Amino acid sequence: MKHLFETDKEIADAILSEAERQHKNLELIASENFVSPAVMEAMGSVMTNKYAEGYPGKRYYGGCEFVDVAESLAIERAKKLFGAEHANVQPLSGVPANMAVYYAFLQPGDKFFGLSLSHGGHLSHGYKVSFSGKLYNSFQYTVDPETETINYDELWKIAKEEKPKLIMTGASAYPRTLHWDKFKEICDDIGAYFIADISHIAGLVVADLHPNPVPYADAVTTTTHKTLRGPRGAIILTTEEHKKVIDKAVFPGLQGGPHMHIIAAKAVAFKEAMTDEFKIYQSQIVKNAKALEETFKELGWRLVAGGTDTHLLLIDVKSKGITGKLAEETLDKAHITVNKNTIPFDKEKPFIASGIRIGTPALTTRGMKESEMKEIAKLIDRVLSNIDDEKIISDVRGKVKELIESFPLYKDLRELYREKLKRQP
Ligand code: DSN
Repeated sequence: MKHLFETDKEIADAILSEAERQHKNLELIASENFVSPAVMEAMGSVMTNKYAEGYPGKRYYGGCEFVDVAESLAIERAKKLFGAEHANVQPLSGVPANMAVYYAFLQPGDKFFGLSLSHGGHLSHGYKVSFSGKLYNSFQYTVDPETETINYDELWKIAKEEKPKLIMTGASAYPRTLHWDKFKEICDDIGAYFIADISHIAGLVVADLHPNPVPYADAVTTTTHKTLRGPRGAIILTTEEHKKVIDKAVFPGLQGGPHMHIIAAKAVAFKEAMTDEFKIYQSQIVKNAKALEETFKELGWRLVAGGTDTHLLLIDVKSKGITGKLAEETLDKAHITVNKNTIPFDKEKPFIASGIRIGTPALTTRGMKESEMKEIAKLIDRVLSNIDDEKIISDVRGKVKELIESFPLYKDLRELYREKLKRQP
């Protein structure tokens, strides 16, 4: 941070404060994680300086021999991790990856299916204010009102009637296993492209804790920064058959120069994901989510879809009379970070929401296990059951402080943060 302090103290200070915030809060946002120092070093490297439009061996710029090494390693490792025939590692993030897939397989106005946002889907799966709901004729399927999970027979029936050209599957807030074989059967029957967005569960897929859609799907998209614990970005996995059309959609279709420092960091994260340690980490993520599920149920909270098979759960806070927004804001005061989330058939708008989404990837990276999860569920319950009681909120904040001290994060940056506090008048 020496040079950063000399050049831009305001940004340096903001980074140190963010490191301190990440340390002192219980990070339960299901899509967040803490990358390794090795991933961070690759992100902060000289590869940021290089233009490399094109693909390894076929660039529109000279001097690409070393970025080619990084991108080729990222491609080969991604293929091996997921068992894919081809990987494009250039998408800047999840929405651009999904955009590239639509661009490859659809024409504007074509009909496609995506899971509704309030039922666990994503903005880029056809939500009306997203490009995906404006450029294309998007049809939003929902979960079953009873089970709050996907009813594959019902989906098949609707797909036969509506005849979409593509079905986007996968979710951002769906706590149960997704059955790719059933989606594949539906897509084959109606002649639709089958796309899976595994952004949330990619790490679980690598560790065989969730079925892998790669053998079934025409293309699979995933961000690299959630359970996969890599840099902020995305990749597209596809078949030899679709390789050309996907690569052309990413570049030159939608993107220019790839972010080579991020691609290098993706390669590092993929190497880390090949280790036994990573598989143990993923299995702890799931055990931790189960421990939260059990404790919340014991404490009388209603969980969407009855619980979880994955890294996340959705709590219906409206069932106890509070909104997701209020729950998120009050937990934040106790240094517990979650996000408000709509739940199936929600009557509230996404900005208010009736639920909160809770995920275990980040705290599992810090080394927390089932016993800490049980304690955290009880702390969350105390805050939400005493939403106006500042004394209880302050008491819980104290308990969070005690808990996190055994699981330190970014020690060096935090020491700098303390020096900064001393320097302040
Ligand atoms: N915003 C991400 C999430 O929180 O799930 C999805 O893009």
